[in-house]
Amino acid sequence: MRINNIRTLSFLAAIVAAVTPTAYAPSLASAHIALSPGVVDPCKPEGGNAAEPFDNGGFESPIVKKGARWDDYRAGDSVGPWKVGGGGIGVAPKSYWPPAEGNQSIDLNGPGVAAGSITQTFATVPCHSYKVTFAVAGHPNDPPRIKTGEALIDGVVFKEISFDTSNSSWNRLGFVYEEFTFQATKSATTITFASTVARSDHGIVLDDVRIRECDCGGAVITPYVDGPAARKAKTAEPCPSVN
Ligand SMILES: [Ca+2]
Repeated sequence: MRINNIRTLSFLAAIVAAVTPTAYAPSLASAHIALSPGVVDPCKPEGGNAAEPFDNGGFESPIVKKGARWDDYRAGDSVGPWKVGGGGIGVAPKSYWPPAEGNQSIDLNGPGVAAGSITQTFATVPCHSYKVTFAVAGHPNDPPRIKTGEALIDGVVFKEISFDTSNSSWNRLGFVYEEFTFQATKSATTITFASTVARSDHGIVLDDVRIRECDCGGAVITPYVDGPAARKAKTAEPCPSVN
């Protein structure tokens, strides 16, 4: 058959497109999950990520008002993408005490003279593992001498936090870095840092929260889903290995 005009060429191209099987094009989200032959990936991403990427882990925004010793935030307030809960939190500039990173850090006990919290929901890929690192210290004033708190993923405690302020000073809080990993189960994950110091405005100081996808390879931490330890995390079988 001699092809002698553009309309005929377009018609033939449409037929070829209709009968050619669509090449398998794994999404970016699942492209590097390594599965054994014949194993069906149990963790398909949910349709798109509704949440924004994790942000403002250093609590650099909003900037503490000019001339203020620090800024208080109460339950329901926003600190960038973070939502404040409990007794509120305080954002301290470096003129108040040196942060671990940048120019600002937060105290998880704020204006309510009670345990406060801060929460952010961000985009994740189901079945992928993430490492959370953060800098922790404590308000140098007693009480209590030992400041406590917890880090939660989707409402489940993944890391209990404790910081002894015996050697802390206003010029050097003595930040230390903590970390934990979690395995995402949804396309959006919520992280919370909460004080467990009651009846005080001197709590855990937090800064430099970072969340990065990790090639953890082995077991990852996932929450209990039943039983009396429902708020505790455990080490569980991993998802398929990540290359
Ligand atoms: Ca900071």
